[in-house]
Amino acid sequence: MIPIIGMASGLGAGMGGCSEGPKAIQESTLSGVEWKNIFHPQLKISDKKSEIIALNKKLATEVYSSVLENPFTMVIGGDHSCAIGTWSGVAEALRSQGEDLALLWLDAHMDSHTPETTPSGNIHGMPLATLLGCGSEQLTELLSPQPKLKPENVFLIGIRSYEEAEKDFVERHNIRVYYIEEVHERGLETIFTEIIEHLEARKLSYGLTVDIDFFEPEEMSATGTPEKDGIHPQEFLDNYAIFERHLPVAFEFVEFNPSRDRERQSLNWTVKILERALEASALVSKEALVEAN
Ligand SMILES: [Mn+2]
Repeated sequence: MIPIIGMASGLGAGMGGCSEGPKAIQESTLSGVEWKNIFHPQLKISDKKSEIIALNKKLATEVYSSVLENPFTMVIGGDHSCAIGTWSGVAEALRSQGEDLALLWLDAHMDSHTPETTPSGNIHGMPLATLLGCGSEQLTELLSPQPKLKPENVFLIGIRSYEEAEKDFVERHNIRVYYIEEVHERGLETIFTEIIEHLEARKLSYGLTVDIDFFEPEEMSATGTPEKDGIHPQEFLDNYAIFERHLPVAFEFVEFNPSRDRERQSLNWTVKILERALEASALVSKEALVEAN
């Protein structure tokens, strides 16, 4: 059984329906997982930001223990602000073992606003900058004061909608951005292989954070922020085997808003994607068991 943790919050998004994501996935046919916890916002909240901070603290603590105890952990959002909790937990668990975290960020957007540049104020537009140490201290310093990611260990993939301030941010930090044009031109196979070979050579642990808006909205309509010209979910499934050469320590899937689904099409794709990630990592769990015995 692989541990799975839910964040049933849409407080960081403009449209809150993705808070129903974990429940929809829990009630789906997905098997082989053990639901550890699903975090919910309190019924009465005085202010969104403090609630997002409190929720991410809980998530970071839960993910931290899970990563120390298990070879693979899965997290289901919620809006993408939960990436702050998830990857703070993963990064600190790895740091305690003297390791750095690399992160593949699959998204239509850069999620690289800071409180100074955000036009909407929505925290789901800021998680990457936060993890790099830029943003409100209460969110950049979860579990420890250090930044959780180094820019050279971040790979943004599928980008096709962003504000100038975010582009400035990622360029200033020298982050490798695979814009959608490059992804379509070179194909996911080439890009995933290039990144995984690089991480393998550096013996770097990594995770995947997948925003549902990375995918083509004709196939995945269940998003509050559809951006056309995305990746077909089948292309992602067909290339997941590349991650089996060097498996991720954690996998996060976010922004699934069931109220925007069309006849469960997005749910069906989502379940296939999660099953594929679980299948790959069940292999390593077995190997770890054999080694332990
Ligand atoms: Mn996102």
